[in-house]
Amino acid sequence: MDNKHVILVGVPMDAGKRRQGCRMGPDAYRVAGLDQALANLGHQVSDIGDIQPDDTDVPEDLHLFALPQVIGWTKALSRTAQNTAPNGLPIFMGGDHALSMGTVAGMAAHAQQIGRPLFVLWLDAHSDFHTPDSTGSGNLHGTPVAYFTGQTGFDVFPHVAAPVPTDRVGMIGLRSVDPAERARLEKDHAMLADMRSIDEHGIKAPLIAFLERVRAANGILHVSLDVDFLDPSIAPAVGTTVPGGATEREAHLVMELLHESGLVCSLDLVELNPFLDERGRTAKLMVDLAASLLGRRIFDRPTRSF
Ligand code: B3U
Ligand code: MN
Ligand code: MN
Repeated sequence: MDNKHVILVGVPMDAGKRRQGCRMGPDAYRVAGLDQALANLGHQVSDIGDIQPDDTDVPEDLHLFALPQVIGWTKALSRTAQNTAPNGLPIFMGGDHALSMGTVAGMAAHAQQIGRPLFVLWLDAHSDFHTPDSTGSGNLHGTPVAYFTGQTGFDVFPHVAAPVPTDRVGMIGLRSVDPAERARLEKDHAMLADMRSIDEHGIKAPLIAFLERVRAANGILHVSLDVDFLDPSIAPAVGTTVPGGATEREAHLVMELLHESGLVCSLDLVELNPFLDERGRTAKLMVDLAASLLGRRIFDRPTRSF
């Protein structure tokens, strides 16, 4: 088995939306035993602690919630991704999904440095493909994919050195996409597997097809796992639940196929709001999914007691 150096990065970020609580995510993952679960698989695990946003002098915006803070986080996270990726596999323990502006921008710069294309797998009920101009809510956790694919409208944000072309983004689990996002997504050819198509054809086929593309391009793959990819009945600890999400079995299968691909270079765990959890069940499920992604075999799944 290939043992990795896994680098846990705490991102206590709550700036991407109005509802607060995701800042407690990193500690919830620690309490749920993420480090030990990965160490038990033979990996070397380092936890570099919680990072903080950079200071910025960008003014507050009337429509975009906590804009200066999101920009400060984006700078700090892009730098952290670039600094950690050469030394191992970073897992960004969020924090809300606006953190992916920084993590993906940083991983894309890293990929450019090693001369391989970065692909992104977005496991989410939402496409998070709004721009600052199209977002109705003003919540920037709905915009990271537009940012790191280099859409217009992000002038006050840090420049993205190596934008990820939209056709290198795969989205699985979609079931809540606003009209402005849909129009842009269809034009730009992201690989989209919504829950309707998963119900009809299963979750394996679109994932394998996407992984084949990554492999054929000699790419590396960043995975961004939003808690609301999962059905709210098994993962209640998220502020934006959308019924009809992935089952526990579908989610584990995705993680096991990702492990077998050997292509994953980095992982975001986002939108866990421990304030909304039931006896830690969502945090524990996310830990178990991360363990499957890092090689835990089916017979080794733990009995879960609450
Ligand atoms: N598309 C909506 C809702 C949303 C996006 N991401 C989450 N919610 N978690 C928006 O506000 O942009
Ligand atoms: Mn999201
Ligand atoms: Mn979501």
